[in-house]
Amino acid sequence: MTEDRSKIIETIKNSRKFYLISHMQPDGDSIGSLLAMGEGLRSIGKEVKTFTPGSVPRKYNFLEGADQVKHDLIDGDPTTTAIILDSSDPERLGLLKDVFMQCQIIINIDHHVTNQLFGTFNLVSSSASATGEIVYELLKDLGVKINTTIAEALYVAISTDTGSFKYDNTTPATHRIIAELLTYGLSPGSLSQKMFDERPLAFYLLLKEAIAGLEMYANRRIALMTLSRDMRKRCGASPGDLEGIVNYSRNIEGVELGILFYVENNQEVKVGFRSRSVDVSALAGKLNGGGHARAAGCRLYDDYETVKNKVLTEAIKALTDQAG
Ligand SMILES: [Mn+2]
Repeated sequence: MTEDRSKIIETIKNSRKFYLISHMQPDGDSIGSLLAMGEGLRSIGKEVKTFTPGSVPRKYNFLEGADQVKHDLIDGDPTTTAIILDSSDPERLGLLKDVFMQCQIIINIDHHVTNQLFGTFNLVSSSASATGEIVYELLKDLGVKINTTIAEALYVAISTDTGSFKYDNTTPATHRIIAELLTYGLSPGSLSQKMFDERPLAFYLLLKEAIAGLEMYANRRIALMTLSRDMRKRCGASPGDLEGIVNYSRNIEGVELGILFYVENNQEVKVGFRSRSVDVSALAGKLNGGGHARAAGCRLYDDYETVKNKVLTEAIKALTDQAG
């Protein structure tokens, strides 16, 4: 855990203008943390612009402030304080990396174990289930009064990264924060329907393809699925529709490690890992990727067969090491 908490509070109090950003292909934690932080800072009189590389995924558009998130910044003002949310490293900022990293003061708020501590000040706690938890504590320390907008954004952040409070990263602190957020009139039923249950038809068509290509290895302890950009296009699915598919491989009874290959083209493959007990953050780390202990990923620049062999070799090794 790295905490420049008091310096961050002082810096925020003394700054007037802020650029806030989520990571690329943002998940609920990244967008929720971004919007909550934005609303919180505005409520104490700060001038805030919110950014995401790319765009806000459709399913988070209902959140207040989502329509104001920009995806480009032509003339960055380096005297503005940058706050980077839920990003383990600056590469995750895509085309906005340079303009954000040029800011004189960079505040890095995250919960990934693999965070590179690239900020001027870092507030990184891997024991937090979500960046949203860290943002909640920070807003409290800044004297921000939680309102419905902030509560809803933080609820989305925390419920996303805890898989709707099903993952082992869910702690008593998580539930205490959520209990307070619920006092602001949120509707957990309709929020979880929007975030977890409802998916476009294209998602299910893509899932059908993924399951059709299911392969089992290591005495059925590894389940592997493969999708390609072509399949995705054929199903009418967006890149965001890939989210969650990898979980189906891990959820098969007896499977320890679920892997999803997403073939971008014949020299680039994105790999997602989900596990029951193997540390996939370490596994992904060996393949130049990163993430969390039970959910991680990497991107390899080679053809599918080469990538598959390499990943399977490392995955089987990770299973064996664990058993030993
Ligand atoms: Mn997160």
